[in-house]
Amino acid sequence: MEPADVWGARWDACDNTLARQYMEVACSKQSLVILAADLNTMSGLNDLVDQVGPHIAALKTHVDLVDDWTAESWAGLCEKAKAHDLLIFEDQKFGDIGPISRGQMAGIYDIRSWANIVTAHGISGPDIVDGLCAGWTDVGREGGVLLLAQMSSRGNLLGLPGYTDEMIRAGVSNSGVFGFIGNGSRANELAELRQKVGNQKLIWTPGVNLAVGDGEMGQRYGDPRDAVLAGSDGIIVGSGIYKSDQKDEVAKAYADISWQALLERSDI
Ligand code: S5P
Repeated sequence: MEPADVWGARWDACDNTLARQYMEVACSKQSLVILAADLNTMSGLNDLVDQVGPHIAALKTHVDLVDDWTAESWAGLCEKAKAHDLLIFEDQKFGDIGPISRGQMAGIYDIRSWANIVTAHGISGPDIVDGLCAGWTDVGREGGVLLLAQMSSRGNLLGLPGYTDEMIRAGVSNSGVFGFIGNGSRANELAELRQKVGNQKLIWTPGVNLAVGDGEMGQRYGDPRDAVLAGSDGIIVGSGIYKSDQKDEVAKAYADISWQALLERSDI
């Protein structure tokens, strides 16, 4: 199916190159699953991507979780991700002032050289987006920032009056912003976020699991299908996949659910 038909108004309004790339990959793989690969060994990460690569549309990493990280082994993982057509999304949740954020894109992990997308909080103000984009520019690359507009965890402060609205205002017309993180554990809040964001930006959604309810240490889970129907463009799934004994089958199940929900949504 053509991305323009599947994604509807989102495809037309979201003309950011990376966003379009993601929407195309999602169509070719029939999956809106972003794998949260929260493992702490390189062999675990490589095995996981080998197993579920065909069923996912992007790879989310926490590079600083890995115990046996080396630049060479990480480059190998990134190559593997590319071979599966996956955008690489490093979930640093940056939060510092612009110049420091720019510097943090370099450092030992050199995130600017391999990540296509990074997350950021807007707590320090909107210039963090410029700082992170300058990090990519420093190595002749372009990337996109996902601003945290909501969070999935219990008691988070992003729900305080005005915060989410301010994030949307700061991000919606900024070309460095790839999209927003919206909370999958509360579909009604996600629907509200989508309404406010409009079609110009993608919304990616953690806090989704087939086992709906409370997770570990304050994590909360909502239903992945409800999240997509509420306006999410990507479901971020971690333990729901990597803790399973049948990772490939479970990843495919999440892919099918997300894809069917997207098709239903585009019927409306
Ligand atoms: O609000 C958030 C934002 C993010 S990016 N809540 C989250 O859980 N995340 C990330 O999504 C978190 O860092 C983790 O990598 C993933 C959720 O993992 P799961 O195992 O709970 O599915």
